[in-house]
Amino acid sequence: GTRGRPIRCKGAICRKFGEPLVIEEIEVAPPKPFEARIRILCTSLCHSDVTFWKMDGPLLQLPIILGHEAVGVVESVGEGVEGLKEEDTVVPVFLGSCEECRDCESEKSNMCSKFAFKLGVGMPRDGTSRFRDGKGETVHNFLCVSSFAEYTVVDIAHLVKIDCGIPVDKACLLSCGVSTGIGAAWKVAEVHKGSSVVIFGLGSIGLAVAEGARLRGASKIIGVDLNTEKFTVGKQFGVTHFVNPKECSQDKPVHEVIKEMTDGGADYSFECIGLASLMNDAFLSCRSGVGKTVILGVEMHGAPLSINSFELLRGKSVMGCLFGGMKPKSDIPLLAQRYLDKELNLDSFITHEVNLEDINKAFDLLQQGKSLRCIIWM
Ligand code: CXF
Ligand code: ZN
Repeated sequence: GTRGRPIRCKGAICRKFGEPLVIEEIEVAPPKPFEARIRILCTSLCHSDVTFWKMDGPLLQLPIILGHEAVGVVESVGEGVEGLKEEDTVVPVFLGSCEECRDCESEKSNMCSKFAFKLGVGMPRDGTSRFRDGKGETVHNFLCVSSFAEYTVVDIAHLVKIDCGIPVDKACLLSCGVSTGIGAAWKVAEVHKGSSVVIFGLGSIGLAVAEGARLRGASKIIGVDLNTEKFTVGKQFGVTHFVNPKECSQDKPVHEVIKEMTDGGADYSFECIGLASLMNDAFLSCRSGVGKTVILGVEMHGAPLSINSFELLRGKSVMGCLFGGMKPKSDIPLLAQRYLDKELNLDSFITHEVNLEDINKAFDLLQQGKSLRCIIWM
């Protein structure tokens, strides 16, 4: 066996920001205490991978193995690991949970205080990496997952065991984007039956919000996107109405259009792109007094959000979340069961599939807006 020894395998390395990933032979060290080495079965591309790949910033160090939406099988475990063993199927998650702190014990929080979310810090307990390239140089870890490789090492705080028999490509989707969107509708906004919902951006996150709202019985689900073709795919996730801002008349802002469609403003609005101006549109599209705006997009330009405080006094609210407010270890298995019970549509998110060698195609497709989720098979 390979237990206790380094594994040589293939990995897709980002050596320069914005340039194609390079498939190379890498060495993956054995797991340290409270870690597991995982054989990745498949992974998919989330928009955050593209964001950090494009961003030439100080947050991440090169070379790095990106990827954080995946599913795999435990190859071996480090000292002190309980509750996970070889051959277990696991979903890695960028958001860690110790299951002991105040936040993990609280029903309301998914922000573990022991494994607080930080960027570019390596393995969560010791800050180092388990990867080396062919020359023996360190290859850095991304979001505590680094799934664009045949093997990776993940801390047990970032692993969720799955044993319900869900197909692995569907399980992969629950690792980041889809769970985030559904959670935002269920746990953060708490969308209610008969309500009106407006979603800015119909990528996988926005469509997952729609799916969550559909399952909660929302009666009007309005999608807003610059690509009108998104209405067709949106219908599969419960989108009932569609607005293309490019096709709106010049003198009527999008939020006015939404207000007319919802008799005064939507009960819930979601920003799923990451632009401060759209966050503002989302806030303005909500109903005075009760409207809730949930921010899911990551604003990378550092643009501030300016909102009218009197609207807050009147009762509107703005909220945000990571991982849709979901608690990974308990909520991912529940979502998997909802899929097996044929309630949750996961199939329609998978629009493309490639092998690891063609991972750069997945980057092209997502950037061109042609794919929702592209499954990358190892
Ligand atoms: C994101 C969430 C916001 C910070 C970067 C990572 N998570 C997953 O895509
Ligand atoms: Zn993600």
